[in-house]
Amino acid sequence: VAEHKWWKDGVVYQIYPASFKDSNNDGIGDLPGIISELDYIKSIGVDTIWICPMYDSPQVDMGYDISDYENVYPPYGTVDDMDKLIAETHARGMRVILDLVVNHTSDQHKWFQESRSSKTSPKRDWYIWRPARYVNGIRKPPNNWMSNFGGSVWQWDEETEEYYLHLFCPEQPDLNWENEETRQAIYKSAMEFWLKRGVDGFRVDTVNMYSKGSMVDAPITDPRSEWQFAGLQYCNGPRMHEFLGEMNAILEKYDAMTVGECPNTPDMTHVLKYVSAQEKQLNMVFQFDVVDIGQGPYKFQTTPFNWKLPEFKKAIETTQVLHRGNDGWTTAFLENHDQSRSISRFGSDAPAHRIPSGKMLAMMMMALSGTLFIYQGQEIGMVNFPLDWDMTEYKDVDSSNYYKMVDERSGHDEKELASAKAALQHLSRDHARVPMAWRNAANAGFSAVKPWMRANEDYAVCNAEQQKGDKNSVLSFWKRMIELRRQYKDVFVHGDFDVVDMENIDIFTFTKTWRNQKALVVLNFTDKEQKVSIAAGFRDQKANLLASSVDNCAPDALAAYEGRVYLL
Ligand code: TEU
Ligand code: CA
Repeated sequence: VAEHKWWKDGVVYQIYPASFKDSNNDGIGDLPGIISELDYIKSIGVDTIWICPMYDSPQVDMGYDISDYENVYPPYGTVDDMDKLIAETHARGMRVILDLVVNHTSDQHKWFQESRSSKTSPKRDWYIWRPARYVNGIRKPPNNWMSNFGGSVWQWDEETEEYYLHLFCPEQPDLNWENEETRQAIYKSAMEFWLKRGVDGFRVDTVNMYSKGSMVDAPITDPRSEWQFAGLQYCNGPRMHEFLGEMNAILEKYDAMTVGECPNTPDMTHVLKYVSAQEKQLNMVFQFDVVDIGQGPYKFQTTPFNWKLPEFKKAIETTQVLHRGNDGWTTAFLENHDQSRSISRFGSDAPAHRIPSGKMLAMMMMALSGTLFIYQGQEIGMVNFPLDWDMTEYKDVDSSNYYKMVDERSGHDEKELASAKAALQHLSRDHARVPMAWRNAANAGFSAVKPWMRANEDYAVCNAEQQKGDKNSVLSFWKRMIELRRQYKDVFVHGDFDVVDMENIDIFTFTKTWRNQKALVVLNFTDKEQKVSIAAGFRDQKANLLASSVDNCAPDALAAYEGRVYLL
């Protein structure tokens, strides 16, 4: 029997510091801004906050390029502000976790500066340096791997005439985890510095990429490119489980919780090993099955909405059954700072449907097993910004690199560029990164000045202040759902998940079972009314209906995007 830990019943609220709340009106969100809204966060019913990287950084990848683990990015505040934030969060009975980004640092980190200074630097081996290959006298990188943000993973360094590895931007060199000294420095600087200040755990960035394996060429999946998708090679390498075991020994001393980001892992035996309690590696991971839906290996090369509901159910099922009958644990999430908005992706952001589909998705999340994660703005039903925004409004390196690549590759072809932009409007990370909509006021009430990123102008119809006072709002519905989840946590958080109607392309029905308690969740994923026959045993509407996302629901039909949950 799995041990009971606080984080299992946890509901975590993710904060993106740049876009949450600007307290000093410089256009950039900050730590005092977060502190000022802790009561709001608490009122949603969550018990833990996760703060995206607030460390010092040149911000090439929005803080996932860290130049100093032991300092705060000055526009966000200071280490003192962090101490205050931790204390204020704890004072409200909530916990706080930070992002742990230790697959790579910024190229401005002093470790890398030393490493690149010469081949004989004592820190040379802290990063991954390789000589060039020469093919017919032409200099080539050591392999054909494509970076997560396009182009080669290898960057040539003129000074010392070697390549260094970067799975993300060239400004994000990968640390060499094979080097014992490097690992100890990571534990001390990136982890213990903050654990000693009282943080309760970490969301561990790209946690399965530390062990790179043999670095042989990846198979050619995109003949038009010199660089190939290699995620299946650099993820889950040979020493991964060993490294995580070692890291866990430090975390255990502080009783810190971990949730690791686990992309490119179709092999469940790896996932299970990461999250099994007896393996002592991580507490849980984010699997990508749901958020990767409809995408090929090249994220944006997808037709919007080219997935069908059964695929979605299968993906949810994969993550929901992971820990069944073993000592592992799972997570439930639809959004984060790397994903576009869930209403726009999985529901409908058409004016008539955004609120209903936002509630329906909230109901689904409420009923899923594992630790629940919600992302700032999800609780008020924020949606993607519109297609007519100019490309200059996209700030993410992932988005702009993709657009640039299509531009170059197509020779500025307007049709191809239009379809690239449509893909970005559907899937870009920028949609999650616009300022939080606080009020019906300029810049969504986020800041008095023009923010670093344009606010979605729909704040008149979607803002936290209005929704607080409206019992029919998405926010009020989320609060109710989180209450229900807590009230019936055995069945919702810990119960066994089973899909009832895998083949149905309109309705998603699943049960949750805990001992002799059973819940039935029925969700209409279409914009039309759907006839349904509620399964035997659940028919007694009055006795068994726990909640519906619409008022006065009909006995044998679901309204457009209605969600309903019954309890036996
Ligand atoms: O993301 C790593 C990751 O595997 C992807 O989801 C990545 O965001 C995607 O390939 C981009 O389209 C993490 C962070 O969450 C992300 O924000 C960082 O950019 C990345 O690591 C590098 O630190
Ligand atoms: Ca500010």
